[in-house]
Amino acid sequence: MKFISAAFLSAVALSPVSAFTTPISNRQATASLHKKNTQLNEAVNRITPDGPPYAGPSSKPILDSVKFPHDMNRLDIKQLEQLAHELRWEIIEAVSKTGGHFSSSLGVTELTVALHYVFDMPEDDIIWDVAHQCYGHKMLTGRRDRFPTLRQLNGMSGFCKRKESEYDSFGAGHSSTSISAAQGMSVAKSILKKRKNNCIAVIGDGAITGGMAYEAMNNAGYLSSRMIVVLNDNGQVSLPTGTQSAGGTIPASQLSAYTSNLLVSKPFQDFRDFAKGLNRLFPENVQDVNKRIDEYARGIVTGGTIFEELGFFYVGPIDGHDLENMVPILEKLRDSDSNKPVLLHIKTEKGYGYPPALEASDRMHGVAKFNIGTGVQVKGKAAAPSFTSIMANSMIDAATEDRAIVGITAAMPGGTGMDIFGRRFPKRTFDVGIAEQHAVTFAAGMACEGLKPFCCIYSTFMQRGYDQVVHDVAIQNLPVRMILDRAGVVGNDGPTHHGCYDLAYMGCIPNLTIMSPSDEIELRNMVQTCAEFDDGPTVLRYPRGVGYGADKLQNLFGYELEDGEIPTKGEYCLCVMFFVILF
Ligand SMILES: Cc1ncc(C[n+]2csc(CCOP(=O)(O)OP(=O)(O)O)c2C)c(N)n1
Repeated sequence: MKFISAAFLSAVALSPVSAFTTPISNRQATASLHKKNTQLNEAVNRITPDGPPYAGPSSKPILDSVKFPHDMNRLDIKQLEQLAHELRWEIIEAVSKTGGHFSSSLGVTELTVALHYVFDMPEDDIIWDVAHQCYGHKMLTGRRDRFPTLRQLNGMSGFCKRKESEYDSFGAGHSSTSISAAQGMSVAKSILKKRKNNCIAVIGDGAITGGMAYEAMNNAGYLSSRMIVVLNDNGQVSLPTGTQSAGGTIPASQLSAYTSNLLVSKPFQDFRDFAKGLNRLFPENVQDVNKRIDEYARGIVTGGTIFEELGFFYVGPIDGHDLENMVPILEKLRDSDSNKPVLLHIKTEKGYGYPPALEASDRMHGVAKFNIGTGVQVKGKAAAPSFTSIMANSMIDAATEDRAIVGITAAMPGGTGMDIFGRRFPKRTFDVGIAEQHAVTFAAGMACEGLKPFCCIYSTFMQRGYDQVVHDVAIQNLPVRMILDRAGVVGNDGPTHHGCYDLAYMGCIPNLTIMSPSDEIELRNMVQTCAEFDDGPTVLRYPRGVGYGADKLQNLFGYELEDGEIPTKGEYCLCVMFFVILF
């Protein structure tokens, strides 16, 4: 392993053929969602204004009465709908004051209400994948008053955290872990003969692109673990959706295309259809008798969905904003004695109920503080360009000279600058979905054939691809360029996202050349070094945030912008470097 010294020191569906249904498009499905919502809004007087200024309800009587999930027991469906409306606006108001993950929680507000109404936490377990959509869950489980401290020092985490609450069944922040965790809990409950065994994993169509989710589903079908996987399908897989290489809009996932096909080819399933199809949760001999009735009742031949092949009982798609339909389906699943794992496919809209989020290209996935009335975020003007954009633009410069350079991102085009690179080189940019392990080995394969892959992944998420770095890249000494953004402490996302381990975990691997710039000039030079160095793998790590900026660089270090320079000339020089910035 070599550390490169910079600044002269810095170390380093099937289309079930249905005679009974007319295929509907996604757009139609969405329009029907809107229509239904408008009708419901009118029915219970929960109207969100059509245009700015947007505003929520002036009081939240039902939410005020629900401190913990059991307080919901006395509510009827109309009151649950009202609760969802109040909860959604409570999330909007809270996040507008602190910033944080935003639109994912809005998209699952009805689901959150339904799950807490039907299941009995903390005896039952709800496991939120990534857990960036858990704000509604936190509000319904005794933490509403802690939202002013969201994502702050000693405040409430932006993700689920076991230490924070007995209602946070499993901690998260990284994706695709929920099905494995739910399965482990389910098996444990059954071995320990616990009174109830309801383990529900809620996973998005982005998070389910992670390989671990398939490993778990494959095993769940085989083990016949009793659990429910709720697939929250909102069509946004990467952040923001898709990359230029896919036309800028198409999610980087074949599975997402597959589930979209399911939506197009099947109308939303309602409770009646579901109840008839329940037959398939019975033992097989009983099933055989009823099979024909079942197929007739469902109006479709369901067999063949990828989930069924994996051994799941597939239910859906259902409208994830329709509580009237979703609640009885969940109740039936809760009350079933079957040990067969269930996949409940729900369709939701990310940012649902808040027009500025629905209109934004990233759906307001993560936001700074914002003005509720307009949706406009309060963002200070950056003093200098970010390290991410400097890396991306330097990569563009290198790639303009060298056609072998390609960029890879694992569902983070916006965060890694691959959106910038992708706009310039759409055919040389690859978004592989939330699949860091695959990204690394995919890059290794490219390097075997003579391409120069820049595999751009956050430091924290590269942990997922560790064996691939060792086994596929380093041992074979393949010239994969591993570009680690967000190295070091990242701030509000907290411990699951800090990039503080990479020097330790990369530093012990043979054949790696590790670089760590102390300012943006060095970053630019190191990108060029990566491009030219073809004798083995390289790692380039740099922090979140902005650099010094041209003026400061010149004043502080006397940099001529075209050259790297020694910061201070003299007889002795002590430079102390930790993470990236040179102090
Ligand atoms: C291992 C890992 N890689 C990348 C991320 C960054 N990330 C956070 S949320 C997200 C998209 C998740 O999409 P989805 O599961 O569909 O949820 P949605 O945001 O659409 O609600 C990504 C890529 C992560 N949390 N974990």
